[in-house]
Parts: sequence; C-alpha cells; structure tokens
Amino acid sequence: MSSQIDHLLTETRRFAPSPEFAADAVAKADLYERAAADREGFWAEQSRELLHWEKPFTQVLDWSTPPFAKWFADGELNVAYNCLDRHVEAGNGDRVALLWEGEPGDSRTVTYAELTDEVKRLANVLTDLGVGAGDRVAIYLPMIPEAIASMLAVARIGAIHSVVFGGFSADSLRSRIDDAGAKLVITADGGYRKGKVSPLKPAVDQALSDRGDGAQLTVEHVLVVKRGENEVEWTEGRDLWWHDVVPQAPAEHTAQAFPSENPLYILYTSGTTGKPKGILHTSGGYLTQAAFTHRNVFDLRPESDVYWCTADIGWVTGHTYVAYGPLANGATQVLYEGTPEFPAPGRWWDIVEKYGVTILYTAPTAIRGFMKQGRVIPQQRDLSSLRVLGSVGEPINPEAWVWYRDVIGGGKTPIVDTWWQTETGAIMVSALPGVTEAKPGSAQVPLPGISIDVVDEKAEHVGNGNGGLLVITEPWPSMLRGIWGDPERYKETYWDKFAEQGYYFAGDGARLDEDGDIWLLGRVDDVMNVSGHRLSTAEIESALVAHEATAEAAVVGASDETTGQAVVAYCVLKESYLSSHENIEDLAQELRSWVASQIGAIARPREIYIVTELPKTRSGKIMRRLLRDVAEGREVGDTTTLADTMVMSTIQSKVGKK
Ligand code: 6R9
Repeated sequence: MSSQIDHLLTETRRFAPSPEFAADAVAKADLYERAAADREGFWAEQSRELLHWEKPFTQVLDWSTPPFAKWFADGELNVAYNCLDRHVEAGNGDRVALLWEGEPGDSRTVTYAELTDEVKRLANVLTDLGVGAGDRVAIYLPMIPEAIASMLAVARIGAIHSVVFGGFSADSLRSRIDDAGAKLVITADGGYRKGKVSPLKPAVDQALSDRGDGAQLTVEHVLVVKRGENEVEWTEGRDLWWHDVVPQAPAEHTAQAFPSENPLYILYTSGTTGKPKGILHTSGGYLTQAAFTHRNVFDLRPESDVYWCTADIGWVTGHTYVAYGPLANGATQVLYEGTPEFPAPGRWWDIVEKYGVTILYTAPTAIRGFMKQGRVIPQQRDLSSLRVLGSVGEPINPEAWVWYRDVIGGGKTPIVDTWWQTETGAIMVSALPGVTEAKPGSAQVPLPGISIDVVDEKAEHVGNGNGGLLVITEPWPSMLRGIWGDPERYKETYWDKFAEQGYYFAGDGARLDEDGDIWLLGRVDDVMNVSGHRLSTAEIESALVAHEATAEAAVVGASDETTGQAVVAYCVLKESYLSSHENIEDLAQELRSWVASQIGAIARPREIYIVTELPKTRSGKIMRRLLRDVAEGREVGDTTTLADTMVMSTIQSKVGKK
C-alpha cells in the first residue's frame, strides 16, 4: 500500500539548471561545503558580508539557555540603516526601491534616497509622539509605500512593530493591539480592493472603542494615511493625519545602533485554535538570514533585477521578502496594492510586462487560480523578462509547478519552492537556482547553514524513501525568539515534543525520496488516518488537480464509524472544462475512481463535492478546519479570518443538497 500512496513521489520530471544560468549564478555549490565545515563561522561570514555592523560582533551563537537563542549578541546595528542609508551613502540613492502600483491604476516610484528621507521624518514624528525603543506600534495599512516606511521607521528607533493584515476584522485587530500593548497605531482611511475602497480607520475606531468591559487599551495616538478618500470619524487629540505631520518633520535623523537581539517585530500567526501566537523576531540574526536567502534563493542582482513578491505585508512573507530582505540587499521591487482580478484577470501579467519583472515570488493557490482561467490570458502578455520564479505557503503540486514554469516562465526559468514558516523567519528549505536540479513538487534541500531532518515519533531519522515529521536540528539565525509574553507556550509548542534531542518541531509532515530530497506533505494535523493508513491531504489534492476537470481541490479527513477517518474532497472545476462539458452529474463519481486509480483504493474519497470556491484565509491558505466541520455535519466554526466569509454558506448549501 505504501508504494501506492506515494503518488507525489512518482513524479519523475527533472529540470537541470541551464549551463548559462549556472555559469553566472549568484549561489555557488561551494556554499554547502563551507557551511557544512563550520556552520556558525559560515553565518558569521555571511552576516559581516551582507550587513553593516556599527559595533562588530565577536560572539556568533549563544545557545546556553535553549530554546532561547542569541545570535551575534555583542554586536550592534540599526536595521533601517542597513535597509536604507547605507545604500544612499554608497551612491545608490537614485536607485528605485519601490515601483508602486495602486489598484485603480495610479502609480508612484520611490527611490532609496526618497524612502530614506520619508523614514527619517517618520522616525522623528514617532519620537515626538513618545514612542521609544522597545515600545510596540501596530500597523494596519494597505499595500502602499507608507506601509514599508512605517515598518522601517519603527525599526529605526528600536521600537517593535506588529503588522496586522488590513483584511482582519476590528476584533482581531483589538486582540492583537491588546496582546502587544501597542502605544500607537498607523493606519489609513481605506485602501483599494476589487475596485472599491475598503475602509480601515473605522475598524481601528471600533477596535479602540470602550466596550464597557474595563479593558484599558494602551494606544495613545492613531496616525492616519489618506489613501481611500473615504469619510472617517476623528478623535481629536488621539488621531493625526500623516500628511499633517510627516512632510513637516525634519529629514535629519541619525540612526542609533541597537544590540543584535533588540526585538524587531511581533507577528501573529493564524493559529488553528485559541489565542493567536505573537511570534517574536529580533534584529541581527533575522536580517542576516533574510538578506542571505533573498540574494541566493532568488539569484538577485540588485543593479538590474526587478523583483516582485506578491505577498501582503500582513504575513511573514511580506516582512522578510517585501520589506527586509529586498531592502537590505538594495533591490528594486514592485509593490501592488490590489487583487489579481482587477479590473480583469491578467492584471498581474500586465504589471510584469509594464515593469519588466525579472523575479516573481508567489503562492501555489494563486498559480492554480491562474491555471483555472487558462493559459491564454498570460500568453497575451510579454512575460519574457522573467528569469526566476518562486513559490511559498503550501506544497505546490507538480501540475501547477510545471504549468508555472511553462506558461509563466516560458519553459526556461528555474523554480524555487521555498519551505519556511512565520516562526523560522526566513527560507529554510529550497533549491538554489543554477545549482540544484529541480523536481516539481519537492521543496528539496535545506539551505546552506540549515540543519533539517525527517524523523519518526521517537526522533529517529526515517531514512530515504520514508515519511515522518520535519524537524530543525540546530538553531538558525532568523529563528523566532519566543512567543510574545508567553515563554511557556513557546517551549511547549515547538520544543517539548523532541525535548531530549533539542529539535524544533515544525508541525509539518514530510518524506525523503530516494535521493534524500524533502517533500512536504502538509501540516501533521492535515494528515489523515484511514483504516490505519496514513494519507496526506496534499497527496490526494495533487491527484485531484491532475485530472483534466479540476482546477483546485481541498481534502479533509472526516470522522467515520468504520474507517476512523474518511477522505472528503471539495473540488473547483476549470472554466474550460465547464464550458465544454454539458453534463457534470457523474463527475464526482469519476473523480473518486480517478483518485483510486492514481493512489490506491484506500485514498478513494468517501464524498466529493463540486463547489465554486474554497474557503481561504487572506494569505491564501485553505481553511480545512471549516471544511471538516461541514464534512462532519457540525456547525461551522469561527470564520472571521476568511478572505470571503460568504464562501462557507455557498458550500453548505451545496453539501446539504448532495
Ligand atoms: C512562509 C509561510 C507556514 C506553513 C508551514 C507549511 C506551509 C509554507 C511551504 C509550505 C509546503 C512550501 N508551507 N511553505 N508547505 N511547501 N514551500 O507560509 O509561513 O504562514 O507561517 O505558514 O505553511 O505547512 O508550516 P506561514
């Protein structure tokens, strides 16, 4: 049986780097050897090479009180200086930092000199408002240049930001402000989404309102950017318009150096249950790994590349690969405010063509969405500038990988499938373009300086050809330093499972193939147990989307009297299939048999529901928890983190009818 359920591992297509790409690649194969010979020495060398240390460090890793790590502890640096001033001082002030595109079609170009100026002014404003080192600032903004400036200005004065995704509700915002004890909130009147202004300031007002519960919120001021031009209410004395205070503030501001372990930000993860976890990151180690991975994984040439990561700053990819990595490396990047479908499908490809994007970093869910629309839309644009493509957020099924390479990458670009987490801070597992022979569907190998293993419940290495749990066996520079205000939960969640070995437990299932390459199989809580056989949701989803009719699929394990758990699948069909097939009555049956033929009878879904959309978070993750509720006939749980809360009622009405 286990050989039958190895569907993903039967993927045999291989893509060797082209000799031209390899000859000139930023990353060289010897990085692995150097890191293996002296891991800490390797990171120290990278850090010195990539960053400016105001006070050089002499210590590398302090792991004397695990699991609390210190990297480069006696060194001092300023994160914002590293992302801004030093590029200007090096004569690159005229280089474009941000090529910003608003959803309605307006645009702005911001150079490194201009961004540095803006950040200095804002740093002065924040200081005047009483924000100092160690204070927390909540940022609740759309994808506009001010969002990046805000993160950097907070970092510049040694304060801590907590970015809250602009799509989160007032309640989510309130609980995050409350947990972090934020002193200031930076927001906008509103931002553009799907052609309309989506208001933000009203949610802040609601979040900060007195609820008569005796709760004392710590916020003293709200700084508001004018973007949506929507009407907003105003609390005199508390609220300030950005345009009234920032342009008037002096543009002189000397960046003070802070210790390497000075906290940089808190970012709340969308936990599956309970209170969200405030993941804490600090400065020197984080910025080192952000800059190293951004340069080597994306083959970055700061002088000539136009880089675009489509993530929102509200999640970790937007922190490390929109804000810190690219700016530390002096890159030029696209920042886009809106949705991929506005005003019509193809907007992203218009942007790639308009700005000549060379490196694109996005999520599998977006790629499958584009597959659903068909290849004609991207093929109508000139995408020939693209030379490296990246994927992040969930396992990318081989069909989507190959489509991404063929249709978006013109059949020539390397693809890097990057595995990492909010907690890891930066990419941990990925191919290196120009070095690694790529395997569609596999994230492949730990980066140089990163120690990963796949182990069983007893912490034993599983060996090639087997599955188990992904663990990180040695501390890494950008690792989380804890959960804000809850050191016990930090230990429990990540370190208790393999306490004896001192391994970090990532919560992901993975397999090693015959070459020892890593295939991520989804969260371990997404692994089903059907009649005593372990089945991965990712594996069955991959089989479903390999069928010509299916654009997207989500699989959950629903409790079942006889088999323990049963497979229940939700499928979204391709437009092209729907328009060329009149009768789809029998399709669910056909898909059940298809999965059985692809993987084995054990994997045959008990039910398949054809739906028009899947419930996703704003960062594009499928909320399987909700689909499990439906499959098990329970009342659907908390839907507040859904991008579109209507999706669940549509699905329920479908399932009700069977
Ligand atoms: C960066 C980010 C982390 C979880 C992680 C895993 C999944 C991310 C992946 C991937 C397979 C990849 N994940 N990248 N699974 N292949 N390339 O997404 O952070 O939002 O914290 O999510 O996402 O399950 O544990 P975060």
